[in-house]
Amino acid sequence: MQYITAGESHGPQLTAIVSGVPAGLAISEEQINSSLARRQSGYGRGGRQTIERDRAVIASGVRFGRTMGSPITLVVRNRDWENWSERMAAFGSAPSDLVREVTPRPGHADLVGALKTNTDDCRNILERASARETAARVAACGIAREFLGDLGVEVFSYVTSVGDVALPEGDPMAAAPTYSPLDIEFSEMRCPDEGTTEAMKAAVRAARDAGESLGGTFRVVVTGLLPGLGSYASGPERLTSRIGAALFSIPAIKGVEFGLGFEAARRPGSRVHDPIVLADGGFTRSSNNAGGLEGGMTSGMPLVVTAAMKPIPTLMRPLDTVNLDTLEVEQASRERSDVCAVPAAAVVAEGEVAFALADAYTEAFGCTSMADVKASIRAYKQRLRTMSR
Ligand code: EPS
Repeated sequence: MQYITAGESHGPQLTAIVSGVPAGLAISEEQINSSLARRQSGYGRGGRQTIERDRAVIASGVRFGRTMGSPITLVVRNRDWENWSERMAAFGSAPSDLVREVTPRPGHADLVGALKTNTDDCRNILERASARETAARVAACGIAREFLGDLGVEVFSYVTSVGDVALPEGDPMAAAPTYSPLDIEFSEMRCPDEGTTEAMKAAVRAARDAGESLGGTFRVVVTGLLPGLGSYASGPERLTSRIGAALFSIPAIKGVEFGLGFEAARRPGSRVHDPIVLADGGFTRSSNNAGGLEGGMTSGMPLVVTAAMKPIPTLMRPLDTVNLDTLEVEQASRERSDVCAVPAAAVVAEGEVAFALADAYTEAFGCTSMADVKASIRAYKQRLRTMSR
């Protein structure tokens, strides 16, 4: 399963094309649109989210609510396009009052993108580098979520820290699968603890008042996975590298930890590895420090992966930069932006992880029709049962 996106932040629309989806998968517009709405939400987001009402229109590949096995096109309209149609026109000449972006923001793609592509207007870069693109990803990944949902696999996420405010957790690996999805969805920070949510919101308010931005960490949890997805056989096939790459593909993601993550490097082996036991007629683990991956494959335990997001580069009290026209030191450009988008990034990450897993499922069990995928999974489960008897 693969997807590609196209579209600029202030162009007419974002487009995603998803290929490799089995025929016969039921698709719910509500599910995809609720993920899009969750991506737009969160305390600390900027003015753009009051303009947009992201909804995905399916333009190919689905008929009467079911996939046909052909590429699926999803379109998310940019309502802000109305305000940008002259400045972002595909043809004609630039309006006489066009202000080029010549003061690149440290931490954004502005400068390096302009140097790389030989442009004197960083807008050509930032329009595509903007995290607005993640709306198209969430739409595309909604297809993968439907696929996993049909196979009994659930994906959710929660925010574990914003700036220096952290969710207090005893054993995060044990706690991760037990948080209540409702507590997470009702929190404006996607944090399952009410007190921590309030402290995170206060940190966002303080950052806003100081002209600052804030990053943080979040966790994605996946339950109901079969063991053996991915492969130990070669580097690019390892699910660890595939999920890692998927998460690092999200703008602003600077770190990814599986299970105990860096903490595992501090402990002796006996306090890291998860004892193998037989339970309910199958092999399982009595703990989940590995976060559901062993040898580059799913172990059958919940997948638990934590990622770190840097603060958004657009600052209302900007850092110094160099003006591309004058080569003088100036303050970096100030654009409408978010103070904190960690809850939104968590929703994007749910989708990315779901997509990597859906791809691993179709690799193992086929991608022609849902009936064949399910028959293949039944046979695999049956064989696993015979191996633990
Ligand atoms: C975003 C839309 C953007 C930004 C933000 C994410 O809208 P605009 O630039 O029109 O305000 O709010 O983009 C960034 C944080 C970034 O660094 O580019 C969105 O829809 O998620």
